Amino acid sequence: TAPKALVAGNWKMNGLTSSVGEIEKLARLVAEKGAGCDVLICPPATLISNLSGKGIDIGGQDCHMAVSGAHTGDISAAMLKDLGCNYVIVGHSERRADHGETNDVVKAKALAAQDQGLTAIICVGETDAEREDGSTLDVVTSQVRGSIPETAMADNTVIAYEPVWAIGTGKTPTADDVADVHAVIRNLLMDRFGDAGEKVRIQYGGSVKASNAAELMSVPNVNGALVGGASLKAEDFYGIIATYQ
Ligand code: G2H
Repeated sequence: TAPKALVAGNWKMNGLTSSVGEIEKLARLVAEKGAGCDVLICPPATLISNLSGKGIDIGGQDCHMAVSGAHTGDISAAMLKDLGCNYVIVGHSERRADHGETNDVVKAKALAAQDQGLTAIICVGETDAEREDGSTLDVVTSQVRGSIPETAMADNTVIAYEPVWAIGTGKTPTADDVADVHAVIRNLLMDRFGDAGEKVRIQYGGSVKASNAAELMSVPNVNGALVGGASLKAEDFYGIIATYQ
């Protein structure tokens, strides 16, 4: 049986203290109408304290690979844990692109997260150029293999497949293309974790919204979504969550 889906909102660098109302609205919608999936919001670190304790799980968008130390501006997994987070996104393509994060760096961050008892949402996905030259499956394979720590467990690992060209562009792959990539990722997870690999959630991310969620979430081996733009407003985000009623 498929694992319980995880629908996660990645607010990226959006949100001020006034966004507290949005999480309260989301918690109300989930309480009143229900959710057939796990629900998570990953706000900017500045908002974690304001948004936690409102009935919605909260995660980080990134963490440093060290527990503490001289790393100006960085945040450790221990700090996220301390604020009540239970998840952290690592290796988002914006981190890989803007901060030069390699698979080795992403793996070290995932390890730091898992060492603190957090679940690591490890992001993978091909660029437009890689897709055009037909190397999508090779790129995703090397990212999955290269970014999962040796000590990772099936239950503290989530993979998010986000084709870079689909992020914030309104473009999405076809259901067949998503199915192909997710099947390859599932096989890699089965190689890595044995039977437990079936339990690892594989999210799809990239321009997910309420109007395309039903189709994307029904693709085999899609166990939830990582949502950017459409997670900022509670009603929009709940429209995606409601796919799992
Ligand atoms: C992909 C996604 C969230 P968006 O980055 O991680 O963003 O839904 O805005 O494409």
